[in-house]
Amino acid sequence: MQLDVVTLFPDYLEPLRLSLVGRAIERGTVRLAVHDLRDWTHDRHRTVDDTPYGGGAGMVMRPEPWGECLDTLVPEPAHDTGGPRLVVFTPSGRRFDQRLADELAGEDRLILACGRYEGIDARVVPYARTRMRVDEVSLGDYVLNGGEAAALVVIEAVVRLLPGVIGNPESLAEESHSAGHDHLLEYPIYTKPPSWRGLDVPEVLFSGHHGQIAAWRRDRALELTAERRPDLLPDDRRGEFAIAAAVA
Ligand code: 6GU
Repeated sequence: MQLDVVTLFPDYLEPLRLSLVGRAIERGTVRLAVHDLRDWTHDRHRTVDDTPYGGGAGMVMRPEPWGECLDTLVPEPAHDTGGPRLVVFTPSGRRFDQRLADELAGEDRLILACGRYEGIDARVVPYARTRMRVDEVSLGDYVLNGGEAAALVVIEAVVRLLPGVIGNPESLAEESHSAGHDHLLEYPIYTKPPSWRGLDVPEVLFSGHHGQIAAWRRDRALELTAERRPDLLPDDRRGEFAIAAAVA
């Protein structure tokens, strides 16, 4: 997978060279290019922002550097799958979740646009849509200073899904929010010792009875999800949860 990140703070993306994503880059599973938006300015001060039309606080990112940058990265319109997909980070975007991570992990090339200040001039996204597929993406309902932290999050969530990046692919299917887990929260997990500071590992986990263990885990996952994140329970699973809660 090819990743192009456009930012005013290229150093912000350096942590991607560490750990699991770093290894994926070294191995060639991921090609990461970080671009400084100021490379597409032409004035002495490398200006990327200006005051908002209509007034108001703060500064707005001017469209020209973004336009030239996107033209350089994607010289020909390419809307087909296989062409790049542009992710523009903005608090008013589609909420990033595991479904979107799974979707993005299937792409050959992602371009990640990190806005700063009060945002990017509103003409940039419509222009980009004339040339490629575009998603405006938000991490959640809170405000960050820019898209860079969001880019780190999205890249980590996507790259770990690429074939060969995680040692044991079974762990991907088992975890919270994964499709293999019906997008429920994960059941509690335990390791040795069996008793620790008066707290015991649930007996069923020593039983060796795979069916019972799977049923227990499923019940705990449903229970936890109903308690903490009822919004994640699909409507057709509410009956199943009622049964799990009654058993508990
Ligand atoms: Cl993607 N950008 C900014 N600036 N703030 C955010 C966000 C993104 N997601 C949540 N808050």
